[in-house]
Amino acid sequence: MKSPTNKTTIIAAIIAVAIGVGTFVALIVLGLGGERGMGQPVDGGYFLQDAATPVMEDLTTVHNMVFYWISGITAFVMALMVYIMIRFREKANPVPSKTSHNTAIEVVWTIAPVLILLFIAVPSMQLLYFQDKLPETDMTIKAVGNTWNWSYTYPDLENIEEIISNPLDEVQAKAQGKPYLLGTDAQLVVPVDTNVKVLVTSINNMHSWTVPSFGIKMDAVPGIINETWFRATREGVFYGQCSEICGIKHYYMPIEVNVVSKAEYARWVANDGAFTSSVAQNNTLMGSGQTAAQK
Ligand SMILES: [Cu+2]
Repeated sequence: MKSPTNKTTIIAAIIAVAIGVGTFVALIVLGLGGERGMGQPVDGGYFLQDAATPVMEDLTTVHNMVFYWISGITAFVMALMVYIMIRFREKANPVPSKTSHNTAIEVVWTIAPVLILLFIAVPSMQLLYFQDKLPETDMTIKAVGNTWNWSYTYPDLENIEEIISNPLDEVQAKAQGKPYLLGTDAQLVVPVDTNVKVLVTSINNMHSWTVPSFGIKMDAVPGIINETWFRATREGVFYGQCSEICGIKHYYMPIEVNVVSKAEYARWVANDGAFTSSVAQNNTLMGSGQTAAQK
């Protein structure tokens, strides 16, 4: 026959493991199973937007990997707490232990976190390097933050005038089937599967050129030219916003990037920066997760 203490230990362990596993599954389902958008947010979405560049694919992978670690640690600590609360409650354990040191446990709880941090550090350093080190780029774009809009120039193309990208008001956005506060009156146009170097700067205060699906968030600082890059692997329109609290119309600095086929881009350039067909202009309905038509 088992003593009551043994029985308590087993029950506490079973409950603790059940709660730990439940916590882990709940965190993973809630944390990684969220609604996501492509190129723009979706209603009720809280997860990262779908990746349209290799950098964002890696960012998502590292984020998910870290999320597994976080969920595991949270679930493990939760299970330990539950176990302690049941197993060592006063009724089941009237005479408390006076243990104050346990060398083996202290070694384990020092080394285990160090190993976990190493597991996380290696892929995140690789990612940082991948984001930061520009590959050989095929074209360059200069993005300038103004008060209050973004303007773009193509330094290599003399026939393309500066694109000044102003937000649409609610009525215009609706009419054009673009998301309000993300849609602009003049989009940045780039070809698909092309390494694009982006030079980011600002006129008079700090902004941040951010496109979630591209995994880009680059500060625009007056007097400094920051550079970043992206390679969009799918066509469509991808939206972003200024992500630096820059002033009164910070919310009013949307970013709209239209990724078109290489042939369409060549036609757009040959046509001095104008689309020859309305289909490409409205690429927005092809690549985005949620379109006006679906709403
Ligand atoms: Cu700004």
